[in-house]
Amino acid sequence: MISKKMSESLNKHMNFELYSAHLYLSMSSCANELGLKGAANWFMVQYREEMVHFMKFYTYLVDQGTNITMLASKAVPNTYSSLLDMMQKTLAHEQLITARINDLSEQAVQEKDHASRIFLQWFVTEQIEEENNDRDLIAKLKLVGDNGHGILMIDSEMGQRVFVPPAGAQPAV
Ligand code: OFO
Repeated sequence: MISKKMSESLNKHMNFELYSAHLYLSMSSCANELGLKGAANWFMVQYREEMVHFMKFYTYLVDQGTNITMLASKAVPNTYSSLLDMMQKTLAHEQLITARINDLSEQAVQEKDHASRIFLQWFVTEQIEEENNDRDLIAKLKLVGDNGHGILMIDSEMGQRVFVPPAGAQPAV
């Protein structure tokens, strides 16, 4: 049993995870338009991960007896100047998600809601990896600058990313 306040906060964040999925799906198409097929793959994998995150919140809320609310999703940006621009905006977005997960965890602690605190722990760890991946790519992109060959090498590396569903994940796509 979770409080109404906690379920509302988690429900709101669940919708934010869906926004993240839409954001990365849009970035995938933008990368494709720039001729960066590897980056398009990387963002498509990111989209699928976000759908898993969304479904994790959905399933947790349903298991807690919550009647979930799907909020209207706002339009996502679809114009970027470069792959570096995309990655910098990705990192900024993930830092926002990290702050939101931290706020939710703090709320769970304040409410002595141990089920939600434990549920959120997975996301606390996940955000470290998300931000780290983004920082790595930003560093490499800054190193190569405008060098087309360097960008294509990074694009090729991004093309190697494979979607690996976390253990016990609900199919989301
Ligand atoms: Fe769901 O971690 Fe990114 O947004």
